[in-house]
Amino acid sequence: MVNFSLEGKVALVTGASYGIGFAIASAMGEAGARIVFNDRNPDLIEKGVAAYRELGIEAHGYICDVTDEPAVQSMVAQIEKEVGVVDILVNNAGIIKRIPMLEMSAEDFRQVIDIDLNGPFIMAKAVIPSMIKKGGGKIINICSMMSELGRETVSAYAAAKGGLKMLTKNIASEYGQYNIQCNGIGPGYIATPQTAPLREIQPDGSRHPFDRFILAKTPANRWGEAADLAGPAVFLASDASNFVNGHILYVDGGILAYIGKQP
Ligand code: NAP
Ligand code: GCO
Repeated sequence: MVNFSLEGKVALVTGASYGIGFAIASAMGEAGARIVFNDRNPDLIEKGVAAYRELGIEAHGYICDVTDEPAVQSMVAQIEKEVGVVDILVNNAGIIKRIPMLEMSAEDFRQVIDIDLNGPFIMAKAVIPSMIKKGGGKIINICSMMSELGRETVSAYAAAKGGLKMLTKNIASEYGQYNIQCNGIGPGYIATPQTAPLREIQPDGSRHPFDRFILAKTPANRWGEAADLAGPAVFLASDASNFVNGHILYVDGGILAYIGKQP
């Protein structure tokens, strides 16, 4: 029988107090995993633990910035002591800065690359040694449409997410021999705080132009919900995907397949 269960596994989802990370971690908890998450902000850890508890999930929250390698190393050591070896890592934490490239400072560019690309590298480096000792593991990197496409104002984010796609393939290549599968999930346009500015109702009560644009580009004719990512994430975290490696699974309602509805 195909095994989608995560019973007995420890899943660490970064930046999972809310949004996509919370939805993915909740689904992994429902599939039997013990849930661990981190965030930079202590208040969010508290709110996150309470939100998981409301779903019947006793999650373990840790305050940690994914770009701080010593802090990440010490958090993973603490998790291994307090919860267990990390079997599943979801690199979800990420930011976006929507600034036209010529107006973007090098500092802003570096900050996006640091969190969205260096962070997943630092996190993967911290968990892989114990995965090897344990005989295997799963790493899921949350990529993006911008791992494949560009658009105005998201140069740093697209560079980071394009890099994250290749980091995914490289981890798969370098550590597949240790029964570690590293794959990506490429969400389409999902209704979360990160995309709220793109969906704001206009002063005249009409939809945001970008909102209308995305609906015309999406065969499903809707924005995705964080919950749409839960099943693909559980699949990639489970034994059902043990021969899937280096793959980016786009969960986008068909955007990447579609030229877009004629205006
Ligand atoms: P979100 O609502 O902005 O949540 C991002 C989470 O990451 C927050 O909990 C945030 O916590 C945390 N975070 C940010 N920087 C961090 C750091 N340095 N260390 C630890 N935690 C940090 O974003 P989302 O929409 O859920 O997106 C989650 C992931 O999916 C991101 O990687 C994003 O790029 C990707 N994605 C989103 C969409 C979409 O349409 N929403 C589509 C494709 C891909 P703080 O509150 O402390 O910042
Ligand atoms: C944007 C959006 C996108 C989504 C997502 C699409 O400004 O274009 O924020 O980047 O967040 O990454 O997959």
